[in-house]
Amino acid sequence: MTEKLASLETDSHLIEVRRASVVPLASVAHPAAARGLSRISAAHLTRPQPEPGSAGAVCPAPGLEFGLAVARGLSDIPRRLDSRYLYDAHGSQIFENICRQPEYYLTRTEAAILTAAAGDIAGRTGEVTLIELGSGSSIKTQILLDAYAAAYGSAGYRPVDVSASILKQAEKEISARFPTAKVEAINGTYDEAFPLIASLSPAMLLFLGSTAGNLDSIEAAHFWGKVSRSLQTGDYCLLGIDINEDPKSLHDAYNDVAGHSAAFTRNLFARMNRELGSSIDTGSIDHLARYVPRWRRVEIFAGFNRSQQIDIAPLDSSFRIGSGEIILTEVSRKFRLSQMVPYLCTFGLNAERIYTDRGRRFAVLLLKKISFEPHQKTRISKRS
Ligand code: AVI
Repeated sequence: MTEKLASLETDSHLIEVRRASVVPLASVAHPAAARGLSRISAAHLTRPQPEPGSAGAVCPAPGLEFGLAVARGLSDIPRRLDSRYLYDAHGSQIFENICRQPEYYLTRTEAAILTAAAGDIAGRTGEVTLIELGSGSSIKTQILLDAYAAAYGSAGYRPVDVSASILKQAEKEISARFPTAKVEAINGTYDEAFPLIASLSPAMLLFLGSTAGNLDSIEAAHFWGKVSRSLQTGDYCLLGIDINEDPKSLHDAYNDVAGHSAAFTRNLFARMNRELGSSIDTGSIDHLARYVPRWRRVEIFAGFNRSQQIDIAPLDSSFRIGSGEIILTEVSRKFRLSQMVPYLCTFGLNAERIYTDRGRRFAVLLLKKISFEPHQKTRISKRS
């Protein structure tokens, strides 16, 4: 394994950004909620249209969708909840607080890497439209926009988010800072945005903040397949991933002393109270986050220290959670470059450059879409 990694580093031009300084974060990204920034007017907001006859053509009431997801998760054995629902307006704000905590090294380390590498990245990709899945607040993207504006005079930027208000809200900040940037927000889900991406080539898709770690292996395979199909040969993807292996710092990052991580977990249940008519006592829910080295992932649970009922009013149903029960709310996978680089290659995404920090806790991969045939079906000829 060590040998493999060493040769990978030479072959893939791994650049260690030794002097990556820590940038102050005025605001931070919330990737999973796909928030945007920049010069956006109502006319600039693209709302992808569902295909006729597709599931997207019917839009269920938001409470119903959340309620169904909760009911599905609470019926699972073991019980688990979909981590997407952590990010309502309250949850997004709490996540921003998490990103500012001293223990949560991911955001500032990635920002430092980008600061050191942005010029190099802009030089390699040439002039491209930057499309950001889950742009969050602006800081990390602004680092890239700065570099592209310096290199090419202006930059095209397409943030993707489900929330029109968040996209519009970001308008002021970016338009003040990048008056020449051409910004058009895509108001929709990642899935809705994928079909639009092909028409934006030459492009670079940004997937930062180690949001890839919140996808399980099946979701990840679907996601990378869609990325690969959306990009044209020669397009790029900039991926930020957590490569930390140190159990203590991983434990601390998901158990900050100020309690924002705990508030983030509890908010999922507070959201049920707000949107599903539940009356859960969130004060008696513990935040339990542990790093499991064997699976290279942080697992986050809500621990019920007394028996409670979760009502889901839109479905007219309820679930009893026993005292001492735990419910999985999130998984945050950590990556090994020696596995991730070949994995991405199977989707035609070739690691052109890998930028890391001195402590090797985070990596930013510049991936280039190469021309390739996805797995051919093998024909087995029968012998008579
Ligand atoms: C959004 N995502 C990359 C965060 C992570 O580190 O997995 C979500 C998070 N959950 C708790 N703390 C941070």
